[in-house]
Amino acid sequence: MKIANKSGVRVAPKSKTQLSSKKTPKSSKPSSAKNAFAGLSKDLLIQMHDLMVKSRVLEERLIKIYRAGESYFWIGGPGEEAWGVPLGLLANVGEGLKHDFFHLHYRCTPTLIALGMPMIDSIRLMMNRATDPSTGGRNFSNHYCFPQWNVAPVTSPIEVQYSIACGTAHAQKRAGYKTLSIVTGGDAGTAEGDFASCLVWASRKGNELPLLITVQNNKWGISTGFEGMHGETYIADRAKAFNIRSRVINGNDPVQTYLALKEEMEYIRKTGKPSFIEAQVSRLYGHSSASGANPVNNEVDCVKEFEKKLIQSGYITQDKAQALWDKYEEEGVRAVEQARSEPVPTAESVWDHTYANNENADWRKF
Ligand SMILES: Cc1ncc(C[n+]2csc(CCOP(=O)(O)OP(=O)(O)O)c2C)c(N)n1
Ligand SMILES: [Mg+2]
Repeated sequence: MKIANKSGVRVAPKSKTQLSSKKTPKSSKPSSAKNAFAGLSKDLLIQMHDLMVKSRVLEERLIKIYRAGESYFWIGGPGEEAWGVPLGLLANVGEGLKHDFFHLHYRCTPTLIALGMPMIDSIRLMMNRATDPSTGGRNFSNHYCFPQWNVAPVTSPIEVQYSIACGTAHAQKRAGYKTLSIVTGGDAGTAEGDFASCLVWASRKGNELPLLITVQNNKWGISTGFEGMHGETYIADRAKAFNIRSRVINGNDPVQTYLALKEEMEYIRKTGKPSFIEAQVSRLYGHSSASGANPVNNEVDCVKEFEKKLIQSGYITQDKAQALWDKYEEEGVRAVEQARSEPVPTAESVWDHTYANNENADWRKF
């Protein structure tokens, strides 16, 4: 099934093949507007903006839910929309080895929104509803799991996803499909052994893995700044020691991100070898609700910046942009009302999905 129309725009969120990378379609806009976006089509730019706004409005709704006392904890992805949306749009999405695998961290809402996750499914997780498709209402916000899109469970221990990702990449290599595994995570977490293990296992000579290794460098690990943690200038430089192709990008720019991801994904599909991207991003509401989840004003807001550029180029009007924010605001409010009416998990279901077929599921019977 095709997922891209001729403008390179995803047309069906659950569809299967890789986004066409060929020609950029002609646009009726003057060349200066096209140049401002490196030739990406207007349809694709508008789609990215739409998904970025949707993701931001959802995250801000999650914070409001926390503040209203309707949830226990928030952690999430405001500031990573320009990175996460292109990532979701460019992947070959589906279930099983013929598709890409995602090993994401807890700031991945923009990617899930680009994959087609409805807002309410994030809200159900946030409000611990039994209807939450990711965890049945038993995990933190943003700890998604969607087998139908090869989205592996987001883990609370940071960075373990880096070594797990080697497993699916290895299986993909053995199966011989031109598919890849994608891993995302934070800068501070790269101090963990799992990150080093990932570099080792991805790059063994003759056994290289089709793995897109990425780090979202927001320059913070909770309250510890980048400078206090790192001797290296760029995290991406560490990949070089393993002969892994690597680059640093401005993850606050969706156009640069889209182009870089497309290039690196094509390289991995073609060669079966890993590639490394360090995306420099913002953290717009601090670490989590544990640090207050208050807006930060001294970091770049990628959604606002991108929107400004689209308005300046005449691709959207101020009114249309505002209507989009309002539409998603409304969707978020309705979703909360719906989730409120849904049940929370019962004690009987506590062992569901813990063991295969619920074998030994009830500890009282041990
Ligand atoms: C193994 C492990 N150690 C410590 C923690 C506590 N912890 C949660 S988030 C976090 C900071 C991670 O920073 P970074 O990797 O830069 O990701 P960011 O939150 O900035 O996106 C820490 C230390 C944890 N969850 N797991
Ligand atoms: Mg960080």
